[in-house]
Amino acid sequence: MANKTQTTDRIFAENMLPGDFVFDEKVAGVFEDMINRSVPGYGTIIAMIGILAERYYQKDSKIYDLGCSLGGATFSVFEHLKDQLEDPSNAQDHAIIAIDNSTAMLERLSAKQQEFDGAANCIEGRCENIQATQIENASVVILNFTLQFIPPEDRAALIKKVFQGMNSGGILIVSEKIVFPDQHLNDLLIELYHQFKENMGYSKLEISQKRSALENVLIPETLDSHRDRILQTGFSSFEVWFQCFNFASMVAIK
Ligand code: GEK
Repeated sequence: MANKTQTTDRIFAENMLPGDFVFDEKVAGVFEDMINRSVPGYGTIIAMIGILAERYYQKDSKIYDLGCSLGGATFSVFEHLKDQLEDPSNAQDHAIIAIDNSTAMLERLSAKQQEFDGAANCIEGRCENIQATQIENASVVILNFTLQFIPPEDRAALIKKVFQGMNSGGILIVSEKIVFPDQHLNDLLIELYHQFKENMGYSKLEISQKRSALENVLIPETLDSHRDRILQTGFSSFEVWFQCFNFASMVAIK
């Protein structure tokens, strides 16, 4: 059984051989610290996802957290909707479906769920590839910093599948690292982001080694690409509701 204690992220602190970033046991064990110190506004985004879910959740429908990691968004939604979701009259036994293909992440999500002593049974953790997941009767779908890890050529098919599994009036929340078409501003926002990471206690070596490790794994796109793909899929509305440097969170309504 994995040690479920969360520790400080020192993964890229020492000189290391180049290699692609993977969501393994080592990363899962420091993930909370890593994401809070690496994504500006992460705490705000997580808190607001709870508020958005509360507003858009439709009775007896499902909520999907795709690429849930430790369940940051899942538990935020749960806190806002637990009275409705745990109510015996709810037609869905598992109204929140939290999916990740990293066993190490899912084990920790289950451990946290068990801390609720049976009061969080509405959450179903699933270890699977979100590209293979079936989406149905969904009023809230969350892709919180996950789409960026899906091969770019597969992203339109994933968004289409999500759209087809959603109910009319439902909300899709997509948070992503983004790039900007203006090279000067792109460089500036990346520099400011690296300054943010230094302020959060990461060294220049950690920042550059993590950047190299993510290069082939996390492929960011422009906001226009996200908007075009989402609207072309058929969503009726799209807007960016949060942005800090090169990180943004978007909403789309079906
Ligand atoms: C949060 N949403 O804290 N299928 C399933 N999971 C995947 C796939 C895939 N094909 N590809 C990547 N993942 C979370 C944070 S982290 C973001 C999301 C980050 C999973 C991967 O295992 C990891 O747990 C997650 O997507 C991305 O709100 O680390 O920047």
